[in-house]
Amino acid sequence: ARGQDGLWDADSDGSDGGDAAPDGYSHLSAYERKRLKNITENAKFFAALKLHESAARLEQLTTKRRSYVTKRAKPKKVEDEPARRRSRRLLRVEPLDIPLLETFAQPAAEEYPQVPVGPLPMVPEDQAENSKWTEALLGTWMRISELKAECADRGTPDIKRYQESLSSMVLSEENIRKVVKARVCSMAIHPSESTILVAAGDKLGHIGLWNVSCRTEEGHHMFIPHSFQVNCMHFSPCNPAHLLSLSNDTLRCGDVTRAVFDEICRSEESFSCFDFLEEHACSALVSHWGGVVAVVDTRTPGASAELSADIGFGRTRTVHVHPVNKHYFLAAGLLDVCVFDVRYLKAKGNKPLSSLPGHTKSVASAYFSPVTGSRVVTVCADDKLRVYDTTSLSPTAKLLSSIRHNNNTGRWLTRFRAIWDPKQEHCFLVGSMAQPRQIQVFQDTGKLLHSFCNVDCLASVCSINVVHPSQNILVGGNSSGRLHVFK
Ligand SMILES: *[C@@H]1O[C@H](CO)[C@@H](O)[C@H](O)[C@H]1NC(C)=O
Ligand SMILES: *[C@@H]1O[C@H](CO)[C@@H](O)[C@H](O)[C@H]1NC(C)=O
Ligand SMILES: *[C@@H]1O[C@H](CO)[C@@H](O)[C@H](O)[C@H]1NC(C)=O
Ligand SMILES: *[C@@H]1O[C@H](CO)[C@@H](O)[C@H](O)[C@H]1NC(C)=O
Ligand SMILES: CC(=O)N[C@H]1CO[C@H](CO)[C@@H](O)[C@@H]1O
Repeated sequence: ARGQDGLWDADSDGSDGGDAAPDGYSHLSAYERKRLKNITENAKFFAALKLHESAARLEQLTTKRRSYVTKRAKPKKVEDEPARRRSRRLLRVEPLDIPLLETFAQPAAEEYPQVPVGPLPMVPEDQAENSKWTEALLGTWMRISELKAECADRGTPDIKRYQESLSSMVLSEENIRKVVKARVCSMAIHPSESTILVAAGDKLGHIGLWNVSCRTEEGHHMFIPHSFQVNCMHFSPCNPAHLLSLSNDTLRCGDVTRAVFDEICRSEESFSCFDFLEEHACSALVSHWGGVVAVVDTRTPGASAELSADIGFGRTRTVHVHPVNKHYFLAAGLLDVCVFDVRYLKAKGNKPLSSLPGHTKSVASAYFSPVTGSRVVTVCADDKLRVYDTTSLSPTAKLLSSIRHNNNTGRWLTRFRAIWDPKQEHCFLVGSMAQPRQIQVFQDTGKLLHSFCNVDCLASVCSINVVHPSQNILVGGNSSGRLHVFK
């Protein structure tokens, strides 16, 4: 149970037991899995023929292929299916923050889809009814990815003006949408300045895409490219037509121009997080829950890592590459937060360049500040947000500020991650347990700059947040798959 031994999340991701609202999703029968496998074989065949290559084929693809993961129509015999997970926990434990209706409306069925190995067609779950709209959504994604985003004036430290811009951002009813079925575990926002496109990954391996600029129901669609919770997602910084997503077993690249979710890397040991190593995003650093980090080349086929390194961590939860010196990366685990140099990684006996000490319980996230990397913010289960000075990367980084922050998200909510505003070198955002529900913005000095709230529209905790790289747009995701856009 929670917090008894100090390592309150010793068993898994800590937030992992929570299955807030598996509304409507049920597992696949043996027949459907077989069908799914067949469809994937077909997809591989098409991929081999390079039929996906041109954008013009998109229409053909999205209209001809039926949804490849179907809902189960009626219960069938389940002998050959994996054992049920967590249903007992669901029965025993009351959620803290979740309306009963949302949580218990559906029986605790098998939660995880069985997604096949290899490339998958980019066909949404509800495709049969909505193919025209899917096509429009994917078309929008493709179109906005062709425009090069201008390099914005980043990191302007004019806090007053920044604070004013935060105050001008509001949440309204039409900018709230349920985009995935279960708890949001990761999010990414497309860099386009004309259209707001958000991707959200949930507990069940689903990825929802939402064109926020589109007012109707057709603006969002859900895909099922993973069998486990989507821990981490990024649009590729050099080609936003690629959406990379990582779950326990795979790192995939959703390529909208080919309408395929490719598989970049697969592992028996569970993946926890990834980041891009270079400007051109060809190689990525992937971390495992078991502690190991690995370097993956996204171009080589073959689903294995190029290098696997033991960094001496019992658990690695997040990795983050330095924004300027791309060979430095930050890893955060149980109590350890350290900076390593990827150039000197070896299989065993790796020593950190710099340690960020002081964490007394498990660390949920650690990220470099976006422009210079001279700050790191961490979230820890000891109820503190900490900011470190990493300007010189000395063996022991200096603690600059430590902020009390209730982290008691429990098992029903995703743990908080404090993220820097990509437009502000010195400010970061984090979800909060405070009432009224809010998303907070802090300066690295520890000063609370702003709280995003809306008593009418925001009634739940947003654990996962994402900020647009150049616009004043913030998206917060809650534990039933709803996204809230402040703009
Ligand atoms: C993902 O991996 C972690 C660590 O191995 C494990 O604790 C967790 O249960 C896994 N999640 C699922 C859904 O299997
Ligand atoms: C899968 O493909 C095989 C051969 O093409 C076919 O016989 C079988 O009926 C298919 N199974 C399903 C469930 O579609
Ligand atoms: C998520 O947000 C929506 C809309 O704000 C709300 O209706 C729902 O109850 C929230 N879910 C949870 C689990 O709090
Ligand atoms: C997405 O929004 C833009 C508005 O910027 C609109 O032009 C486009 O048609 C929308 N796409 C879909 C699929 O709704
Ligand atoms: C200091 C403190 O109370 N920290 C809490 C942070 O959240 C975890 C998990 O929800 C609790 O177990 C800790 O007690």
